[in-house]
Amino acid sequence: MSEDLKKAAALAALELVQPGMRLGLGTGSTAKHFVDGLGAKVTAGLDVICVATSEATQAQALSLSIAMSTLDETPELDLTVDGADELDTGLRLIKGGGAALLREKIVAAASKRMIVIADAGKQVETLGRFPLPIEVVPFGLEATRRAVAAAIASSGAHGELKLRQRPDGSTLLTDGGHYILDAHLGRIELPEVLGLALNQVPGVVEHGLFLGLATAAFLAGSDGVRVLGD
Ligand code: ABF
Repeated sequence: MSEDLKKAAALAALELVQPGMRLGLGTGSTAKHFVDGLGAKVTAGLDVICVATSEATQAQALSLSIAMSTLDETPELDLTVDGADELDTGLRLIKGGGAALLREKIVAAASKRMIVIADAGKQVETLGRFPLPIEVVPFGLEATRRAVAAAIASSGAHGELKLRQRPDGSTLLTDGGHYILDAHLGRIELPEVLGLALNQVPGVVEHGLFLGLATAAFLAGSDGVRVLGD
C-alpha cells in the first residue's frame, strides 16, 4: 500500500480527535501517520493525553512532544486508533504482524471506541490469509506449540505454526519478553471458536484475533476513504 493511502486513512481518523480526549495510539506504519498528524495538532495547541501500544510508538510520540500516560494512570480511554493486518465486514480483525498485539489488545479493550485505519485491500471475506500471531511465554514452548495446534484443529482450522524470527535469524521477543507463533491457516471459518480455544491454552498470553473490539474502520482506496461501522 502506498504511503499516501496510509496517510489518507490516518488523517481521516484524526478528524475524530477532540480536545481533552484520552487516546490510545496504535503501532505500525499506518498508525505512525496518525501519530505524526496528532503531533502536528499538539504543536498547534491541541490538549490530549495518550497511551502507546508499543515502545516504538511511545518513542515516536515523545519525540513529537505528545503528552503520554499509562493505563495505570489513565485506565479508561475515549478513542484508540490502530492499524490491522486483516479485517472482515463484521469488523473482526487479525493484528500482531508488528508483534505488538498484547498491548494493542489491552489498550483497545480499555477504550470506548477503537478505530482501525488501513488500506482497503486489507479487507477480506474470510480471515486467515494473513498468518495469525499467537503470543506465548518462552517456558514450555514445545508443549504450548502442541496445545496450540490442538486448539486450532478443534476449531476446524489447520495449518503450520512458525516461531517468528528476527531478520538476523534470532527468535523475536515481544515488548513483553514473549515469543510469537504465526499460524498459517489460510482460512479461519470460525474466528470466535478459534479465539476461545486459544484463550484456554496455558502458555498463550494473547492472540491476534480482535473480536468485538473495533467500532469502525477507515479504509483508504484509490476512490477515497470509506468508513465501515459507526
Ligand atoms: C499494527 O501494525 C498491527 O497490529 C498490525 O500488525 C500492523 C499493521 O501495520 P501497517 O499499518 O504497517 O500495515 O497495527
